[in-house]
Amino acid sequence: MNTDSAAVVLSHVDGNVGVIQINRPDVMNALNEDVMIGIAAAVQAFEADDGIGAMVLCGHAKAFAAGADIGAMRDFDYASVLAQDFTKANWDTLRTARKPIVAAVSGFALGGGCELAMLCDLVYAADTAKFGQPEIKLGTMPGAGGTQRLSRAIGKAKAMDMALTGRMLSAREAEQAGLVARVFPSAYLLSETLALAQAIAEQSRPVSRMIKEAINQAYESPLQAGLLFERRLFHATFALADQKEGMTAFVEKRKPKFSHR
Ligand code: CO8
Repeated sequence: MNTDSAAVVLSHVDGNVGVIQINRPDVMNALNEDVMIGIAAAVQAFEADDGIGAMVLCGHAKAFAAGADIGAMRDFDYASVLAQDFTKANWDTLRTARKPIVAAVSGFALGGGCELAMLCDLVYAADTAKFGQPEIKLGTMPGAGGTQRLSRAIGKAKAMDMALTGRMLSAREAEQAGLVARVFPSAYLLSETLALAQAIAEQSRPVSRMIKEAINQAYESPLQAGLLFERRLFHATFALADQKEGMTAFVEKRKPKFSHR
């Protein structure tokens, strides 16, 4: 947990939710290595904490993150980005996290910021949010999943439109296109996202883990293989105490008390 207001990434616990905030408001939360290391460290800490059932990743009112830190990136050279496999380390920590992560996007989510939001399991947005992949305007291209995840989220035509022109999508357009799950007035974004994450955290954790794995599998495998994967996980839920509790609670007309086992 890091609550030192000077840190580039802040984190704290709210109920059963781990909250991670990107904290470089003076530069629109531009992402540099320290930010990515900070986010990955917070995710790892919350992954290891049995009291946490879900995470929220947020920024500030004006920016979730306006992309990679352009000044820091300007002098990178091919040999060094290739050697360090730039955008793999730390980003992969989010990709492989097993607890659900919800992005709360207010203001700009551009370039690496949009890619970071898409790396989360779902995106809630303020009505002020703007999503874009403007790398082409800088003489580069999306490099942390933008061409791949954006195409899958909103389809080829819109992904091409965004990545080839740098055009931004408003929160409403992003919601209609399927990039964003829900849009809220700015003042309610964080409370609504925390409420959602808390609701997820209260469900059976082994089951939410299985659902996350099964939905992600839809992007990795042909339909029949994905359906088999889903069916086997579904079968496995019948080995859980939480399945007995969930169904018994329904029959007894009460709220379930999951033991996460
Ligand atoms: N990097 C560094 N500084 C930034 C960035 C950025 N991405 N975005 C904004 N800033 C800084 C500005 O330079 C400015 O600093 P200063 O006050 O010292 O002049 C401050 O933030 C405020 O910004 P603006 O004055 O520009 O604010 P506006 O409201 O006029 O505009 C915008 C806001 C539209 C967000 C504008 O700042 C902008 O276009 N920013 C750049 C957006 C962009 O091109 N993003 C893509 C970057 S490339 C990328 O993300 C590749 C991803 C690869 C993986 C990432 C690995 C970490």
